[in-house]
Amino acid sequence: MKRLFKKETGIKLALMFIIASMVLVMMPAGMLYADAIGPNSGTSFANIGFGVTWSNTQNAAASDNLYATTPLSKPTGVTVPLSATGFNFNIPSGSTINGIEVMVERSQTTAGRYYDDHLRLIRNGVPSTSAIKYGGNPNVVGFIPLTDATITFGGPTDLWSESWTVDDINNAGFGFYFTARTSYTGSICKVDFMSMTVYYTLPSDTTPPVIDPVADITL
Ligand SMILES: [Ca+2]
Repeated sequence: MKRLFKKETGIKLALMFIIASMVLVMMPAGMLYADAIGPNSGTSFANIGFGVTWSNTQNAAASDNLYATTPLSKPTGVTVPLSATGFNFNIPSGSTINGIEVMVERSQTTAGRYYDDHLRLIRNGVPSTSAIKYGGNPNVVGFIPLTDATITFGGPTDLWSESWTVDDINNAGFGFYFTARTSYTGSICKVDFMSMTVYYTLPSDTTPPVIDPVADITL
């Protein structure tokens, strides 16, 4: 009798384990596998276009108080885009891209001159035509500060008005560029660090788990 009771209990436990496993497998993938990579650092930096360019662009690879800088005598207007690519994302094949977030740590040497102008995502080495965000009116959102501060664009569910594949994100030519604008000369804009985080969902695993109740449950 005692032996029978133990066996029934063991069978019940095995059934509960199987049902619990099935529920986990059937849950929406996003509940189980939402993930993110970043913030990653860029490895390749460049001035995109002509005009007054940024010096020491490679200094935007780390938050270390070494800067990519504009010249003090830069004419007024928008800077040449400072691009960062080579973020070394390695998102698994078949994943769904949910959001893209970029961060720029920057400052300037004279108050109230430079402000964030716009940023564009770069796909396979080519700046996107529509994936663009603007820094906003500096009289409302503020000018670039005198001490390093990081501004964030995009987020976990923001695809910047476009769709992105895993190959787009993992591509060495994926990244973004940053521009600043000034109405006055006499300030140096300094970019310390450009980084990115990508949010994604792993593909659903439709393969049932291998369960051996006899092996897993001691009767
Ligand atoms: Ca730096």
